[in-house]
Amino acid sequence: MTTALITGITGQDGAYLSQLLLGKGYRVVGLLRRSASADVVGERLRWLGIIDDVELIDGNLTDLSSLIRIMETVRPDEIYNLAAQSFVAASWQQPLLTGNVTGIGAVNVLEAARIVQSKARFYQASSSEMYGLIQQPVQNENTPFYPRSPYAVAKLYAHWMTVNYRESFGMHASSGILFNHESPLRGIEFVTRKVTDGVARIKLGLAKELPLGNLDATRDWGHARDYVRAMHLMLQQDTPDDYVVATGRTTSIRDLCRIAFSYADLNYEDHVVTNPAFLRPAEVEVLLGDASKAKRVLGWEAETTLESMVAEMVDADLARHRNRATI
Ligand code: NDP
Ligand code: GDR
Repeated sequence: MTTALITGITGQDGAYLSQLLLGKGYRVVGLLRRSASADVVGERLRWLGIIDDVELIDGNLTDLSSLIRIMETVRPDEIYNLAAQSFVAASWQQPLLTGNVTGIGAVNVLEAARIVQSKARFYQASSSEMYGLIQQPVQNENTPFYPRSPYAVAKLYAHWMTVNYRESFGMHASSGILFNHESPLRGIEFVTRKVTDGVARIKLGLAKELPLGNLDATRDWGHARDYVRAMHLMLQQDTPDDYVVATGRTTSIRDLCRIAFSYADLNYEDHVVTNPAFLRPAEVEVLLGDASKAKRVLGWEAETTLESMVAEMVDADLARHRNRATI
């Protein structure tokens, strides 16, 4: 039986990746950071009905000795490093923590793997945010990076350390440069989920307005369920490498609102207001990915349209508010 260790198992991608790997017969072990609110931890795994099928083990990305202990105990065949302080806006408020977790934390995992389990295959969750102030209209694996937030700078460090461990130590370390991907399990602070939750509240008469920041930024949005397939495929290749994972379509926040509100028979112009509190010190205005390498080498393609994903998210948020669920 193949054993996978997932850091960030309680996040959006960790939950979908666990579901995928369990379906393939893997033993799935997740790193869990200690919380005083243990009763609500694992809500996403519970939502997918797999909380009892995964093993959770205490540790923290900032604590190398905990990672070494986990590698010794679990002896993973595949390691997926998904844990991060992943909210770009928060990274200006907590730049050092973001650097410690999102940047150095990834190197802690690489080090623990190198010391204890160097034959394990390693996946790093890199990000399209590394392109930041885009240097080419469509971004692929050869596009120069220009990070625009403490989060993106930390991710870039982790990305190059992954490449460096591959080249220095011959580790099977791959990096997925994933563009934005969403789902009903997306954190409420990210714009897609904030919009679908807002639509549900307004539709049910629980709110009238939805305050947002920059409506003109555009993103290449896919579905998390599709994107975790790409992560797994990268670790099944004989040779480790880096891959862009994207849909090849970019949509503005304004058009996202149009799609989500009209799905619930609402007009976004009647409800969306702009609030400067949600603007960022430096913005990533446009992202558009070219995933042709992933298609050619991995046979991977996005399968879910933005419209069907938004419909799934609005339906899930309507159900949550009707049931007074917590996430
Ligand atoms: P989430 O924010 O949903 O999940 C982050 C996970 O990291 C959570 O499980 C969280 O645990 C965990 N975590 C945070 N800090 C620590 C720590 N110090 N020690 C251990 N675990 C920690 O992110 P996503 O699932 O959306 O994304 C997964 C990864 O992919 C992240 O690295 C993200 O930066 C990256 N990424 C995401 C993209 C996206 O569009 N979703 C696109 C490109 C990259 P807890 O539940 O306790 O908070
Ligand atoms: P992003 O996602 O920063 O791309 O990072 P987010 O959904 O937070 O922002 C996308 C765009 O929407 C604009 N925006 C708003 N964003 C939020 N959160 N809230 C608002 O009210 C709002 N109004 C407008 C933002 O300015 C931005 O342009 C995500 C994370 O998952 C990262 O971890 C990951 O690496 C990247 O995607 C790829």
